[in-house]
Amino acid sequence: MPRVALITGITGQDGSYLTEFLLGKGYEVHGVMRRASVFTTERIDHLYRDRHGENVRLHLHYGDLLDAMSLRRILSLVQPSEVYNLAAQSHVLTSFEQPVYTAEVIAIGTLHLLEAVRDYRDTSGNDVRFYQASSSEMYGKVQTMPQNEHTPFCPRSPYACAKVQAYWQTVNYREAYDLFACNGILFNHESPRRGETFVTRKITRAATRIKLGLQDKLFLGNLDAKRDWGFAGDYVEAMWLMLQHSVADDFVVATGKTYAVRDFLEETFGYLDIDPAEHVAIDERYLRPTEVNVLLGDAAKARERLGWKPTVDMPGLVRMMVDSDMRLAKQERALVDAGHIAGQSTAERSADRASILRGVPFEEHGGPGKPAGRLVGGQSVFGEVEKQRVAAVDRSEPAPANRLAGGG
Ligand code: NAP
Ligand code: F7E
Repeated sequence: MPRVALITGITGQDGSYLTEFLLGKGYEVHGVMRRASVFTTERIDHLYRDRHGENVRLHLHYGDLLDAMSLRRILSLVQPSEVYNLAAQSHVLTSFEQPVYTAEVIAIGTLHLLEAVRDYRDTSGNDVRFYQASSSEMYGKVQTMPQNEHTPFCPRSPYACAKVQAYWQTVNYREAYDLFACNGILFNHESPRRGETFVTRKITRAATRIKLGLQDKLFLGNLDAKRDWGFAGDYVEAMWLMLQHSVADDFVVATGKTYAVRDFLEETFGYLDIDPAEHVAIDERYLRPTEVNVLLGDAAKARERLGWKPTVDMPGLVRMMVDSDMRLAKQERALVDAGHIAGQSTAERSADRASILRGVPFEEHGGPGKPAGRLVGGQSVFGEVEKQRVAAVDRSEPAPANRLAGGG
């Protein structure tokens, strides 16, 4: 009998890599996904097989972290031995606009799932192990350099506050109910499947489109923030290793190197041989009311106890993401040249990959946004970024279409 894993957030970046990884290990994988009016399975479509076929090992179930009953029903149906809780409203800037929703999904949603897992274990008698997707964002205003499992949390966003609660709930279920429950404190990890509103993907997507004349400007926020960026494919292995360990524990997962957003930008534009000064501008709307200035992880414990180590460094990550996004940009260029879709001359519209691949004109996905915020064009972008706290009144002008159009 194959081992059975249940993944919440299966349609996300990490969900897709973890699914691939577990299927490769012979698992039967079940995923919880939300019902939406459009398909959201793009990241796992290559893994999905029609359920009428033979040896189908990937199954999807409608559910939601906010719907405790759905989680209980799925657990008793699937009978997993491993549960990976990856679902979240995972965008930090968005969490300032939707703090309550973010806290409900991350903090209360995790509690719903922990309760359901505890009851499932106690009523079925099955052994079950639980993984919680904790985050380096919890370190916030960092108290030590680098950050390890002993570094105190000092969260700086509604997202991080909610993750801190979910972290401690996970620890408490381990201690109170003897549940095999682990926190993976993962530092930023990226990939060609990264959501297009996170800064790395926003940069690689825009740079490749600029290279092919599909876009002219890229609007960003704080270029001085530093992150410890790894590859998502490496990090899902660490999740699995935690649940195979002899004791339930918490682990930092990181590369041990930190770079500024500016470094990632220059690496990307340099790889494509284009000049960022000609294309990149600052839009204050992407500055956060409170910022995490620097993150640098110490993954010694994961290395020593789990035998885990990263395989991709920042320049390698840039090459991987740019090569992948260049393929998308070339497809888009071909469709534009053939007259199938309209040319996208500025960054005002996001490149909707799904619509490109399906040949649907962008116009059918909503009109273009207006130019956003005050721009600091040209060379000045490479000077000190203005760190002024953006007045609430400015931020309360969310213009979601524009925000999305600018890329988050
Ligand atoms: P992601 O791409 O944003 O994926 C999030 C997933 O959660 C999506 O599948 C999303 O479904 C699902 N989801 C959102 N709200 C839900 C709800 N109410 N009920 C059920 N599912 C819901 O995030 P990721 O980068 O893969 O990250 C995975 C997890 O690790 C998240 O918890 C994130 O906070 C955490 N984390 C990420 C990083 C990182 O650098 N990537 C680092 C540390 C921790 P839809 O497709 O329907 O939106
Ligand atoms: O921002 C700066 C921004 O949104 C990174 C999530 O997966 O990792 C992620 O959170 C940095 C920040 O990721 C833009 O201010 C500049 O300092 O890519 P990000 P994040 O906020 O670090 C953690 C570990 C998680 O757990 C989260 O789920 O880049 N930045 N200009 C920008 N960021 C964005 N998004 N857009 C910009 O235009």
